[in-house]
Amino acid sequence: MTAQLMPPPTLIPRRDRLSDERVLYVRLPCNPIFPIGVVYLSDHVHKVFPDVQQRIFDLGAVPPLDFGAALDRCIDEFRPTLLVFSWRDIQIYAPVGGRGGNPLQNAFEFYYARNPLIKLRGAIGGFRMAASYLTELWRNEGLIRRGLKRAQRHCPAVRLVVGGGAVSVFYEQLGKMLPKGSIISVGEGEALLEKLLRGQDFSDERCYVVGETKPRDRLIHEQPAPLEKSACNYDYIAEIWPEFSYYLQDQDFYVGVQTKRGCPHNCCYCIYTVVEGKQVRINPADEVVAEMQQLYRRGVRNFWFTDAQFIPARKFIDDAEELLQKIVDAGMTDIHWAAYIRADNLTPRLCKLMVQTGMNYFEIGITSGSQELVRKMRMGYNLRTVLQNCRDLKAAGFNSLVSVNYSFNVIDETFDTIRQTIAYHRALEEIFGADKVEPAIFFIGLQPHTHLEQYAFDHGILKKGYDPLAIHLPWVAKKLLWNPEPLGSFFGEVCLQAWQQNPNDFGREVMRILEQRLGRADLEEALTAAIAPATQR
Ligand code: B12
Ligand code: SF4
Repeated sequence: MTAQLMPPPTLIPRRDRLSDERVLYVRLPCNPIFPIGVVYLSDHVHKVFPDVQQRIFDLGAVPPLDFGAALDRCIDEFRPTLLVFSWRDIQIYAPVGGRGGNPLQNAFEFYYARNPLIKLRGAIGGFRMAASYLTELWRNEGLIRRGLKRAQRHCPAVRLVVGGGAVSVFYEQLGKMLPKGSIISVGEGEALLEKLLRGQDFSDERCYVVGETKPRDRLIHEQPAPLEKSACNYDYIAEIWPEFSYYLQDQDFYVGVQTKRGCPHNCCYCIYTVVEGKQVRINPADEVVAEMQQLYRRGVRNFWFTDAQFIPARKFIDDAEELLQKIVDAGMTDIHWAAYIRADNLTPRLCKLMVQTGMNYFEIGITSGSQELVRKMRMGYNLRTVLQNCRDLKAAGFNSLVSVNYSFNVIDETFDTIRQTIAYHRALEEIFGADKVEPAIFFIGLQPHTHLEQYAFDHGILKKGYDPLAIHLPWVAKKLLWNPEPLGSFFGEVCLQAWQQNPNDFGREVMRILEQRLGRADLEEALTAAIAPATQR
């Protein structure tokens, strides 16, 4: 082929017949979370191109020692023409309890402990975590390279596409790790795969090709392609995914179902609203219920609505009510479900439906109990409304555990705002009962492409070009584990004391210590934001 006849790098000739295409979806190793991303992708491709042959291979269900050999076997057997790698998470050592111990405790012991032995313990724990973090990162990179090489033996022209949650967040950094020619995709991948299989130019999709094109400036902020979502066809999924039943064995397992996509809010630390976009797409309630029914018939009773937000704003309350009512009408009365829910968007009717349909886990992600700070973090919450809605939820019969997320010290925290958070927390305890309200204390991990990252640039905390994946380096980790001075050392000390005094009830102990040291504000003070507008940083 002469140079001028070469197709542009993002226009790939498709095979003569689509039935010659063989798409292999490899979900990279991951804690057992249902691989809903590749399930939806393959379902979509099947609906558009019923002749294309597909196979799902989930390394999340394979023992670690067998990863490489199992991947080889699968590739030799299936001989893919398109290799789709899905990478879900990288930041498993986020500042909450994780796989390899408690990363927050390790980090705080290392950074803030005065006792040298405790400092050393933190350093050793941190070192172990850094080592296993790097091992996992390199292992996944190695699996991608190995898969590509193996597939090239059978099909030299095989294309490699890499996407998924981790890739959406770290797409810029992963370009330096992945083989030349890999297509790196941000956000949903349905439209990209369609174009790839049609042999169309895909340069306008949210993606780039390693070594051939560069990610466009603000690529992640581009709006996702519109998509009509219908119920996933699980009969078909069972055909192309022999290990599907692995996820059906454990009765406690939560299977993912998406009911909508996108979040219109701007919370300063959040990347969901960037990855999924600000435009909310509602998946039709009948389709969501039809999908759940298929899983229900296979014995699934626990569902996780994977939406960035189940009720992103008040105008979506009707949609949530419609869905829950249809679940009741479909007779799925013995299920449980969980989701991320903004507690400011509830109505008494919705609360009733939530309880009736078995919502058994509820997280109130307010971050702070100070209205002033909630506003500064651009979260758009009204804490007074949240309290009222919690009362409605309790009145509707909700009696399960409520987890309330507090991330101290995000922006402009002071002793006054801490006192307000304590007052707010005690008010929640009055509603649900102290034993039912669990304060989940964590520190915000700074993520790329968020307002908080911009704030860190503006305040000289981070320099442009820093590597967000370098969390094995203590000086980078310290900045990304967001706990800036002047209050950083104070919180470090309080948390260390809490772990020492009551490690099994860390959150409540932190609240007790804070109240002991600082006292509690008047609730009205917590609910009233200062007149100053949200931080315009
Ligand atoms: C719901 C959710 C959860 C739920 C999952 C419940 C369940 N049973 O499914 C819960 C709360 C349990 C959870 C936990 C965690 N999560 Co989470 N979670 C999410 C969330 C909000 C949605 C994920 C989802 O299922 N979306 C719906 C499905 C359909 O989309 P998808 O899987 O992303 O797949 C689509 C695209 O990614 C793309 N795609 C996927 N693969 C591929 C491959 C190719 C080649 C292409 C082209 C496209 C493509 O197309 C798919 C279909 O449209 C995302 C944030 C977000 N808004 O995306 C974070 C997210 C995935 N989670 C993340 C993390 C880190 C975690 C934790 C590790 C946190 C922690 N430290 O404890 C844990 C543990 C997970 C584990 N493996 O054990 C990160 C991962 C990236 C990273 N930073 O490393 C994300 C992106 C959030 C973030 N802040 O960065 N999570
Ligand atoms: S409401 Fe939730 S999903 Fe939406 S921007 Fe805020 S934290 Fe992110």
